[in-house]
Amino acid sequence: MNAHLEPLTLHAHASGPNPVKIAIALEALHIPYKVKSWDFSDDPNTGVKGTSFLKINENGRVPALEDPNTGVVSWESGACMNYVRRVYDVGNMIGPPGGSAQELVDFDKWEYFLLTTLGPMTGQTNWFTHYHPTKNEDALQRYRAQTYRCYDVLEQQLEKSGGESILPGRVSTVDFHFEPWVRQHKFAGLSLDNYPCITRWLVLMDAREDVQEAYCKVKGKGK
Ligand SMILES: N[C@@H](CCC(=O)N[C@@H](CS)C(=O)NCC(=O)O)C(=O)O
Repeated sequence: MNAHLEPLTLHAHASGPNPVKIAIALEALHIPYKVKSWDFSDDPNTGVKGTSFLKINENGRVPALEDPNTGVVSWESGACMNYVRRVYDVGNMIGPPGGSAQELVDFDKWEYFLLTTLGPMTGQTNWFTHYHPTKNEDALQRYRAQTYRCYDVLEQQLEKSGGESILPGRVSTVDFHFEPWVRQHKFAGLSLDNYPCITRWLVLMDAREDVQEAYCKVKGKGK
């Protein structure tokens, strides 16, 4: 089926963690796509806050995903990911590993935990480490502690599979959501020394062909 597909357009930024999640899913399913890279400015032609991109995503953030095969446009990485799963993961290769009511809720829980908590806390840690115009040690310590708290929760979960996958059984889009954020731990000034299962999981994720290909395409080079 994939051979007859028109390539999807993934709107991305070379260094932001959210677009690459979607690229990993597209790679895992062998869906053809092209990457359109934007900067974070309000330039009308090149920036995520400019008039061209705001027509695609009025929230001015990447990822956004355009699918010429269906005419559907999505944005927010959770919505893009779920669109890709609903339309293209017909064999459930990357969706919930189990089908019980509890397993389906577990899938949602961990996806939402990344989207609402670990991702934003890491993002704020990055902000107060690298970008905030004045030094704000209180805010930095607060977000660092919150990110480490999320690592504690993730470590406990990964112990269940010995660091193989966040949901025991197999890798799923939940792992794809977490990978780019946890990968940023050094950039955020954080250490994984106390997190052996997270460390093992990251090494295993890093070795996957879909992950490596996704980074190559989104960043325009290797990781
Ligand atoms: N909740 C959104 C976050 C999207 C987001 O913050 N994307 C970043 C790049 S990773 C961005 O576009 N930042 C531009 C800006 O902050 O102006 C998602 O999960 O897609």
